[in-house]
Amino acid sequence: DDYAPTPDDKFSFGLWTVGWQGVDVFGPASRSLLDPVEATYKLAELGAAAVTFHDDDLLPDEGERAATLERFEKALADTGLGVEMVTTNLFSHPVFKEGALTANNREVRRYALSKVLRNIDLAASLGARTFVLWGGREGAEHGASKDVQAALDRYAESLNLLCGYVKEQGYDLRFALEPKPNEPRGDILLPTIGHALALISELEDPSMVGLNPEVGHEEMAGLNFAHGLSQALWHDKLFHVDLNGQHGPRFDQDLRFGAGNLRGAFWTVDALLGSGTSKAYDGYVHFDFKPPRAEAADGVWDSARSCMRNYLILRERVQAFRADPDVAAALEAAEVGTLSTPTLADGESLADLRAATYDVEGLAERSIGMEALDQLALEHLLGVR
Ligand code: ASC
Ligand code: MN
Ligand code: MN
Ligand code: MN
Repeated sequence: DDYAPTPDDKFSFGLWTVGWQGVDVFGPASRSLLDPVEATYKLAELGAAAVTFHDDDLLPDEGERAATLERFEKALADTGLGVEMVTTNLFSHPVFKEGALTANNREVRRYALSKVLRNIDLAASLGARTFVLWGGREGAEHGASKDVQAALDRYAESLNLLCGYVKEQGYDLRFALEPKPNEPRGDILLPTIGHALALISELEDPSMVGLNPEVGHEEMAGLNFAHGLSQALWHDKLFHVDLNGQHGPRFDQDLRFGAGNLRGAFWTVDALLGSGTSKAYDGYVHFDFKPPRAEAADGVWDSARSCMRNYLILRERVQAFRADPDVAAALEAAEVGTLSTPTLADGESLADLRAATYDVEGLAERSIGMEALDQLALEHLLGVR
């Protein structure tokens, strides 16, 4: 099969994805518990290169921590899989009901930080290079209940402390913030890529903190995910990515990659590959999806397999689009490459620019040819070119 994943594709999965038992707001689990170590073997068999986890996914039970870690490390050794990223569950336990790193209650904030620190040690010991922070409970439902500026102070304080700890320990680890606009909180802090980038620029060492954007989270906010990825790449802040699928602004669907907004998925892969001429992403292609609650075990593995297969199909379609001479001509006609030329030429002054004459009417009437360009993209996506 041409779309068989290989370790070079650097696909990785959260253990919580295939491990999701289908618990939702309206009902209990629809699937039985999946042993995370068994899931690791199965993901290797399907072609993944790495796995990721929250502390609680792998090690929910303190009494079994050492034994589970031993079994997990054996699975990694047996399969050659790596642990590329680790993240902390700061959202499930009711202790985090009003927030974790930005809870109003100071004891909760201190406990949350201690939980992250312990998990950083684990991440480093397993060789992970990225540490994700998703602040699902950092937010509010009520206007006066959260002093947002104080909460941002505490977010920055936590990140500064965590970066200091990683440096002090000499760990080779960077942080990646994962934005989400809402769910489970009514409004979550750092709701989009742009908000998170702005906070990072205020930290003591911004070089240690980047982003882990998720397709569905930006699309819940009605945003263009590929544009968000491109801006993160422009800032050198695309440290990691969570791929999945979403049908526009509604609850977080976490569909398999390729489901939902398919055209968005095409441009997502294009942006990751550098959109022809720009900075590309070279990290792990990480899937954070939820096999729908209606599926049984077979559907869980079908959906995991399809995430990788859809990525490989889309990558082939994107590469064909970018290699097509008709596309090169359409890009030229649309002056896409011209945007890379500085607006003011070397040696020119603003006075020169003001003194020049402009054919305003002629420019207003020029052809821009973007429908033709987009049709070529659509035909590549549909597989007819
Ligand atoms: C994460 C992450 C999410 C959430 C969600 C938990 O670490 O990236 O989007 O947790 O998957 O259900
Ligand atoms: Mn999601
Ligand atoms: Mn995610
Ligand atoms: Mn998620």
